[in-house]
Parts: sequence; structure tokens; C-alpha cells
Amino acid sequence: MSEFIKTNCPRDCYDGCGIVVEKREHGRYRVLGDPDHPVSRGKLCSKCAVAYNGVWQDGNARLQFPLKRVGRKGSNDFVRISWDEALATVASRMGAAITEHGPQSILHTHYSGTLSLIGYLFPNRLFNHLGASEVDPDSICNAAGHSAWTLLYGSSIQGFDPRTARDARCILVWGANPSHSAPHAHEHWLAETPAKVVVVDPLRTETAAAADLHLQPRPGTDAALAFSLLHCLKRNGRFDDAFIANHTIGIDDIELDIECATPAWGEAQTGVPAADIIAAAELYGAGPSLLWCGQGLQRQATGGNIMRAIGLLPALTGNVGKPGAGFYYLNVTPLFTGVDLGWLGGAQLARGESPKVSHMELAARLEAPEFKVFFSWNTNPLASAPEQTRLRAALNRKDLFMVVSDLFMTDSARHADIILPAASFLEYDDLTFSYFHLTMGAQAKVSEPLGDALPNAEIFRRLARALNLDEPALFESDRALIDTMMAQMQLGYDFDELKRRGHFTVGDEPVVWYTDHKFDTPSGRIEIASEQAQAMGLPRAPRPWADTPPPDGFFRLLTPASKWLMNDSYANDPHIIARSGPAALHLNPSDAVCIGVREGATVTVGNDTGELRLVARLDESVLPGTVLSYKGRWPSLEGSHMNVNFIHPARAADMGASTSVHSTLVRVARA
Ligand SMILES: Nc1nc2c(c(=O)[nH]1)N[C@H]1C(S)=C(S)[C@@H](COP(=O)(O)OP(=O)(O)OC[C@H]3O[C@@H](n4cnc5c(=O)[nH]c(N)nc54)[C@H](O)[C@@H]3O)O[C@H]1N2
Ligand SMILES: Nc1nc2c(c(=O)[nH]1)N[C@H]1C(S)=C(S)[C@@H](COP(=O)(O)OP(=O)(O)OC[C@H]3O[C@@H](n4cnc5c(=O)[nH]c(N)nc54)[C@H](O)[C@@H]3O)O[C@H]1N2
Ligand SMILES: [Mo]
Repeated sequence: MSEFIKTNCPRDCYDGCGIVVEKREHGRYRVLGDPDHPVSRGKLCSKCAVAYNGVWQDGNARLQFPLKRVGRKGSNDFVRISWDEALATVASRMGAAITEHGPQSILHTHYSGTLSLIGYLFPNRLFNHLGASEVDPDSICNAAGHSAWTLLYGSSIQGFDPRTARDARCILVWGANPSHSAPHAHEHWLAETPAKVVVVDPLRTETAAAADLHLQPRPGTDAALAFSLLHCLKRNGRFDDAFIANHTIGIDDIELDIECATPAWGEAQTGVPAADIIAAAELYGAGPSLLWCGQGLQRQATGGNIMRAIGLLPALTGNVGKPGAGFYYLNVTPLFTGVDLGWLGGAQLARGESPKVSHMELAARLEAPEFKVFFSWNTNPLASAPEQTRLRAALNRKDLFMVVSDLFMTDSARHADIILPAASFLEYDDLTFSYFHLTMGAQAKVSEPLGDALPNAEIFRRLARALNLDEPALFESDRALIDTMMAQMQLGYDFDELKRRGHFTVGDEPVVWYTDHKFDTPSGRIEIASEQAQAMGLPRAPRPWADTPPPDGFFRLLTPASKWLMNDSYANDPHIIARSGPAALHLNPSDAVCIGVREGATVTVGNDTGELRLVARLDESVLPGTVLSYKGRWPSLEGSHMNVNFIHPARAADMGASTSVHSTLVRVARA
């Protein structure tokens, strides 16, 4: 007899799917989509369906026991040890670092391996309490966009509610690729909307191909495109002058730029035909309109300026504070329900400002003797971070003690001195959320952890004990944390009931923000011109900038989300390896002819940071002058022991010390 248990997916993904697990005999189980969940509607995406029923349940692939390195760093030469020995070793090295060099000599890096709230946030309590240094997680993903929209709107995490699409006449998807990164939003939300869909992406993604209109700018030219759209919107009488006068400041700073940004100018700057710019402005201007700015969009050298410029569209057309209108970058849904994320992550325990290190300077900072302990949990920097050759060398430093907590023997884990095996989301209770749809869910324990693996929170409670700490917040049980969050959310029922229901959506009706037209900026208005920006050394107002095309002999490399991989997760699943094929470089057939490359040929792709061999794929969806290779492969599983981040120079964007990975220039040649 099978038993069915509802749970929810905690991956770093827009969708936040509902799951049903069928428990079968002999401890086996099958992970399926929850038919009662509004997003997944009974079906998981192809990658999770494979990996959750594959490598995530595979005892040979999963880390089951704490391990101690006995060979050289990176060699995968480890022996099994007990939790007591592992944690005593880690505690003694951390303790020594604190005594000799201060707590700031401990650097921890973490991100979104799991986004379930306790697993994602609770471990921060320990590092905050110690006063350790932290790698700014968002600097590898979306920090420029957050900084930009915080200046403009006062918040980047209060986006439109997708349900309000029923009231929209146009949905503008700018630099996001839901067909890969939000497959259910692509398949249902966008496919079913009566609104006109406009996509802006240098790639002809599946989402772009299905849209009413696809603008294909050269990468990094989006701010110019935004100004050109504003020019057309103004000319069409689509500016909301009353809204601008009452709820924004600084329009004077950009009026001349808008005046000059004719469609012909826009075409010259971006490569988008003037007629398409005019058509897009007509669709958006017909409103109410929704604007979705993707995270891929702002991984550009001027990503902050780009986000500020595009963010002007809703502000100047009054597409704010009413049904069917709004802007979206991320929704931190738990905050909308009353969950205190600061408390959960132990912000109150922090001793002053703990130093932050950007991912863009990580390799350089780790080369120096400043940090003595490097603790990586919930992330795999030796796959995801830039300057991999340099980072690898830095992690081989003899005087650096490295701890990794993960589910799998990743490249980062291979460099660890001690590995702490983490339990998967199927092995402990927690709360999950979507950062697009306003849904939250129960993560229900379906089985015991494999081997001796432990949930993130339990690992850190035990480590706090090994460190002889006595701060009570470091020892709160999962159940107590969950009960507190359930009380904060005031749902009127407890966690067991939430588990039975599976999930809930915030409010019965679409949430509409900013109906009061109050913005959390210094002026309380949308700040087109910002003194804060000026104080940060940035232009007061967004500029109509466009990157110039790559110099002769170079291509612009884009490395966005793959359909088959979830960041650096799943790359070790045998079925996914088979489905995704060898590491490839997609290039436009016209470019392939110019450099004399045929389909399937091996090409070298490189720059001053490194060189890589990839299999050429001739692909009409890639804009000439641009090449594409998907992120998320494990170096250790490639013949070359490299992935695309070996050619990613760590250049920080204009804001947030954030990644500019899509600004990478490469030479491509036949191998
Ligand atoms: N070239 C290029 N590089 C990129 C990007 C790009 O666009 N191009 N995108 C960047 C972006 S957006 C991001 S967010 C980063 C993500 O990069 P990473 O953070 O490195 O990737 P993830 O796959 O999210 O996760 C990390 C690890 O967490 C582990 N994990 C999963 N669940 C748990 C758990 O419960 N406990 C513990 N301890 N570990 C767990 C997984 O097994 C996985 O190894 O990559 C960035 N790197
Ligand atoms: N399947 C899958 N889903 C994922 C992930 C994954 O790795 N795999 N990662 C998750 C994470 S951590 C994140 S942050 C999100 C990211 O998901 P998205 O927000 O969709 O971002 P990306 O996939 O990085 O890039 C989206 C698009 O931006 C385009 N782009 C690049 N440069 C430019 C530019 O200059 N201008 C414009 N207009 N577009 C540009 C790329 O061509 C790409 O199609 O996805 C999440 N979901
Ligand atoms: Mo991300």
C-alpha cells in the first residue's frame, strides 16, 4: 500500500512547486507534482522530476557521513569520521582562528542550495553571533538590481502579484527566461494570459518565441532601449503627468535624454529595429501593464543603471498601485505573511557590522592570509563563482582550513578539510516559498536522512555546542522555530494542518502594492533622480547608456540558466547528464561560417582569464556577435576539469559589487 505525503519544492526557483511524495515499500519513494497546487498542477519540471527521483535518493551519490581529508586538497581522498570528531575538529580550528586572529578571520559563504526558511537562514545565527565575515550572497546573482530598485522605488522585493495579470493588457518580460528558470510560469501563467506579451532578450528563448513581440537587443544596451521606449511613450501621450508630478522626483534630470532617444537612435544603440521599439511602446502604453525584470538582465557591467532605466517605465506611465500594473524583480513572500526573517537568521545577534566580501573579490581575498577558516554551506563556489583557476589555487592554501556542508561531493567539497553531510528537503520539516507567486508551503519530512546526514539547522546547533557557546538562540529546535513562524503568520491553524493542506496563497484576491503611493525612499516618492545615488558616486539619474558591440575578434558570452540544471545542482545526475549532452557553445550560424566552425566541432573559447574547449552548436536563437553556454556544470565531471566560470573575469558591476558575468568577452576559434 502506498502512502502519499504533500510537501513543497525549496529550490531557488520562481515556481515554488507543490509536491506529492508516494511512499512505497522498502523505504523507496516517488516524487511527483501536487495536483492541488496552483503552480505545479500535478507536474514537476523536467529537471526536478528527474533529480528528485534520481541522484537525490541515491545513497552512492549522496554524502552520508562526515568526512576528513587525508589526501591533497581537491583530490577526493577522504575518510569517514564521526560527527563528534568532525565538529570537534571544526570547533577547534574556528576557536583557534578567533583567539589568534579574531572572529573576522572566519569567512563563510552560503546561498540558496535550499531556500526552505530554516535551512536557508538559521545557520547565519551562529556566524552572526561569532562576528564572522560573510561573502555577500547576492553579489553572485542579483545585488545590482536590488540596489538599483531600492534607490528608485525604495524596495526591490515587493513586486506585482502574478494573479493581477488577469487585469493587465500587456506583460513586459525583460531579461528573464521563464521557459528555463520558471517553467510553470512559462507554461501556464504566460501561456494563459489574455495580455499581450513582449519579451526583451538577446536570445530567442522559448518564452521569446511564444511572445506577441520579441525585442532582441545586443546585450548591455537595455538602458538605451528603455529611454527609446520612453521617448515613444511620451510622444504617444502615455506619460501620466499627474502621477509624475505627485509621486516622483527628478524628471527634469532625464527629460532631454528622453527627447533625444528617438526610435532611430534606439535602433542604432541596441540593434532593435525602430519599428519594433514603436510597437513595444504601443503595447506597453495601452496598459495597465506589468513589468518583470529578470535577474539575468542585470548581470552586466552597468546592470544597476540598466535596472534604474527600465524601472522608469512604470514610474512615468503611472503603471503603479493599481490592478494589472506594477513592476517585479523578486517577491520575498514570507515577509508579506509576517514571518520575521531577521529574527530567523539571527540579525539581532550580530556584533556590529560583520565585514562583507563580494564574490567578485573572493578569489583575490582568499589568496591573502587574511582569512584562516573558509566555511561553505548551501553553495558550490568552485562551480558558480568567477575566476575559478585563481579561486582553486587560493583554496589550496596550506594555512586555510575549509569546511563544506552539502548533499554531494561537489568541487567545493573536494577542497574541504572537513565535509559535513546535509539532509535533503525530503528529510526534515521546514517552510518554503515562491519568490514570484505569493505562495508558501510546508516542507514535510518524508524519510529519515540518508546515513548520518543532518539538516542544516541541526548541524549548526551541534557546532554551537562543540564551540561551547551558550546563546539560547543558537539552540532553538526546528519545531520551536516553525511554531513561532506559524504564529507570526496568524493563519489560524498549526503546522500539522499546513502539512495537510500543503500550501497557502497570501490573500484571496491579488495583492496590489503602493495603492497609497508611498515609497520607502528618502523623499517618499519614486526617485528618478537620487541624492543617495550621487553620494554613492553614481549618476544622479539613470543614463541612456549602451555597451558598444564587442571589438573585432570577440564575442559577448551569455551563460544563463539551463533547462536541465538548477544552478550547480543536478549536474551529477546520470539521466540529466545524458539529456543535457556535452558542454556546448551555441553560436549563430552566420558567425560559425565566419570563423569556419561546423556543428559539433570542438572550439576554444577564451580570454585573459582562461580558455575552455566546448562543442559548437549552430543555433539561430543566438544573436550574431553573441555566444551562449549554459551555467551549472561541475568542473570535476568535465574532461577538462573546467566549466564556464573558468573564463569569467570577476569584474564587479556598477552597483552592489555584483556579478557582471553576461558582460564577459571571449575569443572563439576552431580547436
Ligand atoms: N557563469 C555563470 N555563473 C553563475 C550564474 C550565471 O548566470 N552564469 N548565476 C549565478 C547565480 S544566479 C547563482 S544564484 C549562483 C548559484 O550558485 P550555487 O549557490 O553554487 O548553486 P546551487 O546549485 O544553488 O547550490 C548549491 C549547493 O547547495 C547544495 N544543497 C542543496 N540543498 C542543501 C541543503 O539543504 N544543505 C546544504 N548544506 N547544501 C544543500 C547543493 O547540493 C549544491 O551543491 O550561481 C551563479 N553563477
Ligand atoms: N532551470 C533553472 N531554473 C533556474 C535556475 C537555473 O539555474 N536553472 N537558476 C535560478 C536562479 S538562482 C536565478 S537567479 C534565476 C534566474 O533566472 P532569470 O531571471 O530568468 O535569469 P537568467 O536565466 O540568468 O537570464 C535570463 C535571460 O537574460 C538574458 N540576458 C542576458 N543578458 C541580457 C541583456 O543584456 N539584456 C537582456 N534584455 N537580457 C539579457 C539571457 O539571454 C537569458 O535568456 O533562475 C532560477 N531558476
Ligand atoms: Mo541566482
